Formats: sequence, structure tokens, C-alpha cells
Amino acid sequence: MLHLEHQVQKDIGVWRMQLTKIARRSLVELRVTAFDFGSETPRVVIRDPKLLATLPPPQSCKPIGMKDLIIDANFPRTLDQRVYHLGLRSGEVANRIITVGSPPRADAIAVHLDAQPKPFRLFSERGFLTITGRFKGVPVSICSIGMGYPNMDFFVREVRECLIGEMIVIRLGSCGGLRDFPVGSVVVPRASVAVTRNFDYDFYGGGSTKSEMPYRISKPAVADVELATILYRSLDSMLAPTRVIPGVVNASADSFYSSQGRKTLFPDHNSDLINHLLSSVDDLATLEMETFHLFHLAASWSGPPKPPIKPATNGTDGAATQSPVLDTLDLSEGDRPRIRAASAQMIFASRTSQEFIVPEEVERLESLSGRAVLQALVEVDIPGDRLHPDAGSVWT
Ligand code: R1P
Repeated sequence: MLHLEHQVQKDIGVWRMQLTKIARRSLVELRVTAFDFGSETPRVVIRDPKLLATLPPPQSCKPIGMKDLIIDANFPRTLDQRVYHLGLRSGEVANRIITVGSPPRADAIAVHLDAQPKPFRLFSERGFLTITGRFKGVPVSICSIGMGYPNMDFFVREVRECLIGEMIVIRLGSCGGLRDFPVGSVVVPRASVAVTRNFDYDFYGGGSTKSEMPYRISKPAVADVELATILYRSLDSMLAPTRVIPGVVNASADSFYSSQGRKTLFPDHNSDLINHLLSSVDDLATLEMETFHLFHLAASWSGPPKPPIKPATNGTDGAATQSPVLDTLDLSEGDRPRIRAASAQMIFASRTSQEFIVPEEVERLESLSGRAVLQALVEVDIPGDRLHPDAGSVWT
């Protein structure tokens, strides 16, 4: 896969001109004509806002879906370069992002955005909502992604493809509390473990061999330390007298029910799960369903891939030539844009006292926490050359 962001940043004029010319004709043609480096699935990702402007107009009111023409089965996009599930394209999502689980929470936080420019809003056919605007003049996005690891996976991977430079993500979500923190408290975990159902366990037969446990606990994935510190300070100063607790550990489960120790009509073999978690994971304090996957993907991502150095033919006489783009893409580790992640977790339910937060408190907590997260995001320093260009974006 070839990422053009480096080509554009380094302004290799000849390639850019060639691209612009071809993009005006069609992306399908571009896919097979311009960048056939001999890989099995040659692919072009257009990130230059000016080049994007030459493509079909934005469809901000119309979500993409199965009826749109998709040009790449490996990483599906529409002809106008929208990613398949979030429906976004480059310039519609900012480097600083707050992600939440529900559209009403996203809308409640969006009231804090600057009135101008009018926030961009896109609701995808798959239920992802993105609102992009400015907070205190700084571009930010609010992304509502639904629930669970798979939706977090769609969000992180598809937004990453739409962004040049740093991706700073803070999840603001609800959680269950496993310690004696009051409901309505907010936790900023330093790490998260995954709790997953062991599908090899004999759930129907009522047990398995001793070597199989019904649930698995992963090693921890950690939050970005600096981001979590900024987040904690912002929440602590803006939420008083609400208690804000830093430095604990979260567990993200693959079910709201079985792998969080809840009883349903299914034989889940989970009656001792909460005790098992508390005795296995130091400082464990909260249970929810997304933070682990966010931290894990952020830690796994190492920047745009270095493409294979393969000779490219010049298309006229078949002679092998070295691509000027490939020559510029040898990024050292320190130059690679990062994904930095942290999480703020509002305790809606106490799994020890069985207490549940009241609706009026939810409204207050979501709005105040949302504003505190936006404040934290704008306090994160991102060097100018690691910011997505303003030109052609929805926040100009
Ligand atoms: C379950 O009710 C949902 O609430 C929590 C869990 O992680 C899960 O997504 O988070 P949100 O409030 O962000 O949706």
C-alpha cells in the first residue's frame, strides 16, 4: 500500500501533477495505471486536500453503503475516497478526537464547540457519527462509535486512514465500578486488560478439562502517560466536587453480560469471575468494553508502512526505474506520526453496592466531562508539521 501523505508533504511535484491529471479521469484508472508497483493489490490513498477537491463532491448528508461503488476490497473506499463504515474522508476528521459510545452523548458534547465554523456532522449508514469543528479555535472531532471491540477497531483503523499526522484519542465512556468508588466518580486508568470468553471451554456441557478456563485475561495495554496526566488534571479541575481517580486499571470485556460476571439465562460459568479478576489484576477498578482495544491498537501502530523497494517500470520501454516516492518513505521511528490514547470512565454502576447513577447526574457528568476532555485535547501539543492540513478541511 502506498500512502501519499509523505509524497505530498515532501512535495514531489512531478508525481503530484501526474496524480492530479489521472484523478480527474477516474480513481479506478488511477488504481491500476498510476501505481502498479507489482504488488498484488496496488492501492492509492489520497490525502492531499487539494487533490481531493478534484474528486466528486462531499456527500455529508448521505451515508455511504453497499450501493456505492467500492474500489478496493482490501480497504474498501468509495470513488470519492470515503472509508466504508465511518463514511469519512480526509479533511473531515481532526487530529484531536474524543470518542464516545452513543450519538446523544456526542451531541451533548458538541454544544461546547465553537459556533464558527459551523460543525460538520456525518452519520454513517453503520451508525457511526462524526462531528468536527473547533474548540477554543482548535480543530477537534467527536466520534460516536457504538459499543465493543469491533466498533473500536473500525473507528481507529478507518480514522487513521483519513488523517495526516498525529492521532490523539480520548475515550469518554461509562463503566461499572469494582471498588468502593461512588457512582458518578470518574476514573482515568493507566492501563487496561482484555477479558474474553474462551470459546474452547465447554459451556454447554457444564465444564471442561482443568486446563481450560471459561474466561481469559490478557496482559495490560497502557495509556499514553502524558495524555492521561493532562486528562486527569483537566477532569479534576473542572468536575469538582466529583471524585476523579487516576492510575488504576480497567478491564474491557467482550460482553456486557457473560464476561462481566452478570447472570443471564445462558450457562456462562461466570459466578466467580469478578473475584477472579480482582485477585488476578493489580489495581483493577472498572469494567467496560472498549478501552483495551483502543490502547492496544494505539500501542501496536507504528506509522505508515515502508513500502517494499521494488523496481517500477516506466511504462514506455519497460526499463526498471527506482520510484522517487519510494526513496522518500524511509521514515525513522521518531518521525512516524503516532496514535496516543487515554480514557475517562464515568462510573454509572457500582458492581459492589449495585447502585446505579440517576439520569440527572448522567446529564451533568457527560456534559462536564465532555468539556474537560475537549480542554485536555486542546492542551496537547502537536507540532505544526504533524497536523492535518487546514486546506480543504471542514474546519476552515
Ligand atoms: C454498555 O452499556 C456500554 O457502556 C459502556 C460500555 O463500554 C459499553 O459500550 O460504554 P459507553 O457508555 O461508552 O457505551
